[in-house]
Amino acid sequence: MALDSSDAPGFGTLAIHGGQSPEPSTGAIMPPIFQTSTYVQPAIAEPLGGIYDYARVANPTREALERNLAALEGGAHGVAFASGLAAIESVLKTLSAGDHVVSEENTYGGTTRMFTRVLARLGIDFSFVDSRDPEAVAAAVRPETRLIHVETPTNPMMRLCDIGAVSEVARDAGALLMVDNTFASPYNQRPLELGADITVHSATKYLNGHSDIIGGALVVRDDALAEEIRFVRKSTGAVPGPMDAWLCLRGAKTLHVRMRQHNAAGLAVARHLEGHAKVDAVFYPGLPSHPQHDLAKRQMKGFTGMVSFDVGTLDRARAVVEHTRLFQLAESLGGVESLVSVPALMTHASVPKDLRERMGVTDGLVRLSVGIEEIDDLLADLDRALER
Ligand code: P1T
Repeated sequence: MALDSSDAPGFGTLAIHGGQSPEPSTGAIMPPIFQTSTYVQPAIAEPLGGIYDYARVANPTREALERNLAALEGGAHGVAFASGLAAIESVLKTLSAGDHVVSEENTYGGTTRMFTRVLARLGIDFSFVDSRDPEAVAAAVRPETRLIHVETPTNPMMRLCDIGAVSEVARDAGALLMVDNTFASPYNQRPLELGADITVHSATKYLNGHSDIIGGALVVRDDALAEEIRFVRKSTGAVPGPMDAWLCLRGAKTLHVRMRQHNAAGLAVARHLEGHAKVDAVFYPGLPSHPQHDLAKRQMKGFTGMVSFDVGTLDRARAVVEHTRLFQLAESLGGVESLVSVPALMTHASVPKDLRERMGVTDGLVRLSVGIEEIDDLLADLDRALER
């Protein structure tokens, strides 16, 4: 029997066993990688299991991942995608021209780019707000608002949105609330339990955790919403391949162990940087100096391995990223190895400069994805680079 959250096991037990059962023909403890595009049907339009007609529609490896992620997020349905952006896009494609979306302004740069430069052309209207203030979200709602999209913590400013408060705004507006939970991971934050309707991930990041796939996922509670999203995925096609689904499932099984270390290392790095003479500001919700630290303690179990800090100028930021040896200069995050980036020139280069700077994404902002190497080695690596 597959375990799910109704058995009330601890998170780490769910990570390993959630939605999993031995493969019926051999007892294989891991699901096989069903590397197939189609399935032989016993009779016309009578696929086995009622669903296995074509692998864009159904794949057992992908389903094993989806059941696991649903258990981790405390939802009823997981839906896996070829990327995080494809997952977000599929929700937007349940809307129609003329519908309106309220979105947090400081999302991943690629999310904002998709909203403003692709979906807006198709007639969906967007308003961008600072979702740290639930009243600002409420003020942006219109009669045509169908969706509120937030990211918490935000990329890269580590701003938080009070998910419970904004879920009430969504309910009053008759809109759905989607929370991008990529930075927190379900180990640290479970948006559905706080009132969100949809939790979305770039599975490329903490869920997979090993920097070897691009993937995305959504988890929802509502059956009809899951059916609508699966219909969009089947009709538009952004499915992950079975090998990537299998790798992501393998990664998800150690999410709790990795996140404990990411949380500990992230906090240690943030504290260390806060006391460093060469650092002007540190953005990390686990620090008491973070303006939303109380909310962080209320809605998160740990504060992740994502840390941003400002060193004042692009030249100084460049000196830091060019002199770290463990922290490697790269986009992406959430893998076991530590990464460093300059968001203004990399992940958020597509965001207009005035908006970027208003949010604090200055040219001197450095973003770390703190990995799970030994903490002392990571601190020494940062010290060496900051001395340059
Ligand atoms: O890269 P993809 O799997 O499509 O996921 C997009 C995405 C969605 N949401 C958040 C919060 C993200 O951070 C991302 C991707 N982010 C990076 C690649 C990055 O370096 O920030």
